[in-house]
Amino acid sequence: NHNTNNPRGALIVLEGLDRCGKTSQSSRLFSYLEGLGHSVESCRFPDRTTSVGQMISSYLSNESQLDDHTIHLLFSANRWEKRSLMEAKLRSGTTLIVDRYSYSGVAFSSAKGLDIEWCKAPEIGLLAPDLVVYLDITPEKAAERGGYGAERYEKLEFQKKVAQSYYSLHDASWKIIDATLPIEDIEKQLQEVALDCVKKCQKGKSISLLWP
Ligand code: FDM
Repeated sequence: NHNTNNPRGALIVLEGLDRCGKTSQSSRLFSYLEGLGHSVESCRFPDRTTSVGQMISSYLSNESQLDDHTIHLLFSANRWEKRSLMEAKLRSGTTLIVDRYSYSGVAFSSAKGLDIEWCKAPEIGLLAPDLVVYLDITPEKAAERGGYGAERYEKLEFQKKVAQSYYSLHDASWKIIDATLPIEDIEKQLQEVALDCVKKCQKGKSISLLWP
């Protein structure tokens, strides 16, 4: 066990469909926590900067084709390659705001028809988030937001399946925020739940592993 006098950071994960507003909310939350004087960093999955991440990126932009199982395992490997760095940061007191995590991994792959337990298996042993925030929007509403880009999964029919997968994956610990509220209202709700989580981690809540 590590030094308990040194408060650890929190692992905060934002999830949701494409165009739910995750990315802008994660940067707002970053500024908020930083402004309060917390040590905080943000990151996203997939992390396209690594060599695994580059394979994922070329798959997503339809430049390469991969079997559904193969790409699933690459997304997982992309989290595993960041695991020890993430743990070190948390233990050194840095809070991490993460845009997509294992829940995206399971939701998107099981939306293709892969078995959910098979999808969850490679995530076992990754760091469990201290907080999962789901920015809730219907696929139809999300699609109205200026339309999707050209990436592989950015299609209404597929997003509907992803929404169902997220729904069967979520549990009572998730904070679900209505992503159709005004940006500032979402920001406020997020600040409240995130700050509460950061405080719990500072007070000694221990790090746990997937799937808790
Ligand atoms: N995605 C993301 C997955 O299918 N599995 C995963 O494990 C992760 C992290 O990749 F459509 C999907 C979700 C999204 C796409 O994500 C790229 P960003 O947030 O648009 O970069």
